[in-house]
Amino acid sequence: MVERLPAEARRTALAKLKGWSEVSGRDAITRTFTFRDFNEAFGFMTRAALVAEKSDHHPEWRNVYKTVEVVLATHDADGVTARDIALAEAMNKIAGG
Ligand code: HBI
Repeated sequence: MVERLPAEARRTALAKLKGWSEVSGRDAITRTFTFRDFNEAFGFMTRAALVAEKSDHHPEWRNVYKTVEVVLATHDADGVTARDIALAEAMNKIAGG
């Protein structure tokens, strides 16, 4: 069972995650990615989906045209775990930082 990160560890990890912030009122992290167009946005989602499937850790996300709003939390732990930090880092790499 993966454990929730203590608040301090979550804040430290978040400080190194460009563009991500805490969700107010919920133990989760979020970033909205904006791309050049829908094609780029969906290409990002396609690549991120493959990483999510491979790591068995899935985002909560919403796509409107060229934006992708992502929320990450570990449902089994009811909060942010190392798996969320890893997926956020992978998403940043896919999106080009
Ligand atoms: N994704 N974000 C997230 N949180 C989970 O707890 C989770 C998941 N993807 C798959 C998954 N858990 C499975 O391991 C469990 O549903 C069995």
